[in-house]
Amino acid sequence: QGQTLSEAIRLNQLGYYPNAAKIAVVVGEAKGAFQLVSADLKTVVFSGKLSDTRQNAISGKTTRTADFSTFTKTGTYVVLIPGTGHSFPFEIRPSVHRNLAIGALKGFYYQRVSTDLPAKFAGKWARPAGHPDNRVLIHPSAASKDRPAGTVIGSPRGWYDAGDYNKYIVNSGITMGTLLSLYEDFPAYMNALKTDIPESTNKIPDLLDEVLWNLRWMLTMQDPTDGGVYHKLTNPRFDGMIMPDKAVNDRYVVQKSITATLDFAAVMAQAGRVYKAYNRELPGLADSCVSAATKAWNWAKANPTVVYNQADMNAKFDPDVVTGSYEDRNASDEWIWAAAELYATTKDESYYKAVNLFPDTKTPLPAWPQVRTLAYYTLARFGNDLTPLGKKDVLLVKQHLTTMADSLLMGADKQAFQTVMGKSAKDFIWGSSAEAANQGIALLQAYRLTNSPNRSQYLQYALGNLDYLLGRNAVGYSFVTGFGDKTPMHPHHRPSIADGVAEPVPGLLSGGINANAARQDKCAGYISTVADEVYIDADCSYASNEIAINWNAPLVYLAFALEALQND
Ligand code: 9MR
Repeated sequence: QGQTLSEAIRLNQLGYYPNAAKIAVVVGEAKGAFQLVSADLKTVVFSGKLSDTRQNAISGKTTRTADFSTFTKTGTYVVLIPGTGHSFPFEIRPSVHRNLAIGALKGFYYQRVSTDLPAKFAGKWARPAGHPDNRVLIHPSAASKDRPAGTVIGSPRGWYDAGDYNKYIVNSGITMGTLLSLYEDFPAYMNALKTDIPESTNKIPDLLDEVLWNLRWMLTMQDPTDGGVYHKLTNPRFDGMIMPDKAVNDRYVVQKSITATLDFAAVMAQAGRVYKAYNRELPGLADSCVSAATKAWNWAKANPTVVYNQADMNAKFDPDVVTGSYEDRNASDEWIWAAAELYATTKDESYYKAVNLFPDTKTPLPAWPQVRTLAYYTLARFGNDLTPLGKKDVLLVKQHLTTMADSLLMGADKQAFQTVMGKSAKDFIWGSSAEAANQGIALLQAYRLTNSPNRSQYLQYALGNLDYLLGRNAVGYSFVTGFGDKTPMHPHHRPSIADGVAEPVPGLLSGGINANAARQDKCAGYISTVADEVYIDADCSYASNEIAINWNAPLVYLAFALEALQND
């Protein structure tokens, strides 16, 4: 029995850094000894004892851990529990997550709109260009004097948002903020990185080349007359399960919104900072970004109450639009994020004075409707380079990051899978995989930016959440397509469904466990109703098995950041 695979043993299916914590979790009644064995099952290299019983606070199931942190020798191994079986094979080695990080960044390349993906870069997932978006219609809700309904504009490029083919500014906002922050936080590592995209031979770092594909699209979403930004570019209804080039329905830009415009302002201000160093390769781009950000800010000041309400819009205008709404009635956090980015870039204090950072009772985890903490990351990042007005708040901002990280840590050592993720059933929302990745980022920001005595734990538990994403969780999946042994084969992702290739497009993060998924997508076949077990690898499950750019971005951040920090 010890010779058979046991999926009760949950671990990071890619592996572990030699000098980091190395923990596997066994679900069920196994107890006693465990071994670390070479992948051919012939040589025992380490023996240990399973921990005392731990109860999963959500399901009540019994778990124990196998801790082999002290074993540091490079190689490929399995965890074997006599009487239970052995785990999937995994590696112990330096840079064990580097290919994953590159693959997750490449996931954005596969999401590119308006371009062929040739086999040279896309392998068996090569496909013809979809959605040129060079003839996009102004929806009646977006009509203005200069651009009446039906006006044709060009709005090419960008990334497909998710498993669908639409492009949404709000969700692009946090996605771009996360990727640009990765660049600002780890410039040396990201400058040296070469992946395999068409632009890899130019002088711009690959990460910034990829981000540029979406940045150029975002710039087209601003009405040049008044600076307002259209909420999304979409067809009225979701496409069928067809390839991008077969999806040729009319596309519209719909009404401008306060959240889209402020998120746009934040991204453009940050891009203005980041691309300034590439003025020779991209003449004028950085300045255009800052000026677009300023114009967007001014529109926001003049239109603070223009929220996006799809039902209201549909009551007034045709055609009705029923695609993703990214509705958010509270723009106070978007104001703070835009203000912080504009202030950090321009040093103009009027932006900072326009919002109130404090008092703030909590520091919420970033997510598409909640971007305030992204402002904190930026203010803390620039700390001493800010003007005195902002500098005086940096200590408090950093304290908030520490408090946030400490509250994430609290009780993680008692959690069944030894992760920050999943301490509470509340973590298992739509896109919970991104929750895990964003928790990891929050811990890493506190690790980088504060002097907390808990710093080493921040790093350890950030890595723990990557372990979660790669298999140490209640369903035993590695949630990244193509990375790990048990990974999603049927994500809700139109190209993966329609391309006739057995394997899904690689490097995409499934939204993952979602306590309410069965009710939301009504897909048949969910096998559990326990909050941390509601997940199904079926393409009908858009609530638990879709992929999305705002989920991939924090994975890209977390994986690259941990690679860059692996020797800390
Ligand atoms: O990520 C979004 C999630 O927070 C919402 O609960 C859900 C339902 O409104 O929508 C998710 O976003 C989807 C978007 O609306 C359309 N493209 C696919 C996105 C991921 O499922």
